[in-house]
Parts: sequence; C-alpha cells; structure tokens
Amino acid sequence: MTGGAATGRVLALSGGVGGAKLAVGLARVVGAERLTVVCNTGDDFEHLGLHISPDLDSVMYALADKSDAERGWGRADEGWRFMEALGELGGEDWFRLGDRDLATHVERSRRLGMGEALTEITEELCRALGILPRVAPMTNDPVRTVVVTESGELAFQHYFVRDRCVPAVRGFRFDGIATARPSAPFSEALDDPALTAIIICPSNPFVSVDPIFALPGIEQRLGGRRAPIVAVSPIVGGQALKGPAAKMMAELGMPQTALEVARYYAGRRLLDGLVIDHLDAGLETAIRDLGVAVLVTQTVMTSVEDKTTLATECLVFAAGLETTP
Ligand code: FO1
Repeated sequence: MTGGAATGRVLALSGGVGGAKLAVGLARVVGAERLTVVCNTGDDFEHLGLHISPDLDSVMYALADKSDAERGWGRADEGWRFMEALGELGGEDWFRLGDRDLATHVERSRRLGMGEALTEITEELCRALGILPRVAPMTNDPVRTVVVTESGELAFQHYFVRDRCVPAVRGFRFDGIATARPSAPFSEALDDPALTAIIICPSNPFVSVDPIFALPGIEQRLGGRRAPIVAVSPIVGGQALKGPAAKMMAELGMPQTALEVARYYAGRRLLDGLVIDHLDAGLETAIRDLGVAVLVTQTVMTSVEDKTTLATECLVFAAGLETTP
C-alpha cells in the first residue's frame, strides 16, 4: 500500500450483507485502531418487543467471523427452536430470529431499556465478540426507512423480508431523520485530521447509504472533506450482488448500471472514485466523463482473499485521488 492510506484513518459506510464483506477485508488490511465502520440504522425496527439492528448485526457477526456465509445475515451454526415454538403459538414468524442471534437482540433491547445509547451498547457487544475495529450506528436516534410502493407505504423490514421486495418501489422516506444526530464515532471519524479515505461499501444506495448521507449536516461535512470518497458499485453486470438495488433502480426509472450508481452519488458531489467490476469495464469512459475516477477490478467477494484484495485495492485507489474541498 502507498501514501496516507497506509497510515491514516479510514471510515467505511456500510449497509448489511455486501458492506459487511468489504468491512472484513478492510479490518484485515487497515488495522483495527485506524478503521471505523459506520452502519445504517434505517433498517432497524421493533419486533416481538425487541430492538433489531440488522445492519449492525451483519457487520458485527462478519467481523467476529460468526456470520452465516450462505444467508449473509444472522449467525452461523444457528438453531431455530425459538422460531418453531413461536410458530406453534401462532406468533409472528416471518422475520427469522435464530436462537443464538436472539441473544444479541435481547441484550441490546435490555440495555436500550435501561437508557444506554446504541453506540455504547454496540461498543460493548463488539468487545464481547472480540471485534477490534470501531463499529458504530450512524445515529443513536430512531430513524426508520419507509418504502413507498405502488401498494402503499411499508416499513422497511415488511417490504424487504415479509413482502420479499415484491411491491414496486416509488420512493423512500427516512422517518426521524430531520432530528437525528450523527453518532459520536461517526462525527469523530469525519472530523479526524488523519482521515485519509471514506469508503462507501457495496451497499444499496437508496436504503443503506442514503440514510447515512441524509443525516442533518452530513452532506455538507462531506462536501468540505479532504479525504477522498471511494464507492464500490453494488451493481455488477446490471444485477445487484445481493438484495433489491437493481430492481429498485428499474422501478424508479433508472438504468440498472454502475454508471447510474456513479451519477447518483456524483450528482451530489459525494464521490471521487468508483470501483467497478471487470464485467462493467465498458462503462469506464462514461463514468470518467462524470469527473469520477474509475478502478476496474474483481468486486465479487467470495473468499476472505477476495475481501482483502478488494479492500487493499480500494485504499490504494483512494490514496491516488486528489480532492478539492
Ligand atoms: N433477512 C431475511 O431475508 N429474512 C429474515 O428472516 C431475516 C432475519 C434477520 C434477523 C436478524 C437480523 O439482524 C437480520 C435479519 N435479516 C433477515 C436480514 C435483514 O433483514 C436484511 O439483510 C437487512 O435489513 C438489509 O440490509
């Protein structure tokens, strides 16, 4: 690795499954004390009397090497006896909480109920799980993503899990965003003079990254940044690697391409460089024409080596980018 990225601090902005994969690579490359991973909390919801933070969970389990590789969410070596028993009782079983995973939600909810902040609870859960990089919610304040669909408004997890992303999307709303304040670790990372790269993980731009950008003051603070912003496209060859990003783009009347991802972020001056897959190499010139630098590489992460390689490439790429605040 070259330049500041080898010594400076790195801020990663992440949603759930895809973001968690790159976070694992960054954690191996950057060094724990120099990495902060800020997670979307727009997906959070209250369910069965518990507070669930799906993106924090996905990132924590991935960094602790406890996530289920096939599902991408939840814990490996999981049991489902709680869900079976809940189903027998006629309870709500569309959102699957594994027996081990349940412990996280119970403990987090207990502490929230005692008045502790999500940031501190996350820090302690991370400590207990042996996670060294700083993992933080984007805010301690409640923000809830609402998906506006052709069949009405749906709370995010109802749209995503219960209704399996079937209703056509018309737009999004982040309830609570106007009064939400960035968490202390997020603010500290942004203000850190040693910050050398901001990495937008390959997460859904509309429902994973936008809630983070929509926090009051964040876009302006990013506009005055010194550190370059590099995003990894979550769209590869016209498909989302995971989740409904491509389907959402089509329903919103946007072409389902990495070029459109570049336009989406760069239109708000929130992008200096985009990492795209070899499959999308044909879009390189068009993305450069937007004033966005491009790195073409393998972005599909299957093995730990893929995650580490992509993380290294993102940081080297960022180190080579000039920014004009
Ligand atoms: N995703 C699903 O598709 N089905 C589930 O039943 C489900 C349960 C679940 C429980 C805890 C948790 O932390 C995440 C869970 N997820 C589930 C994943 C989650 O809903 C999404 O991946 C994210 O919200 C999108 O980033």
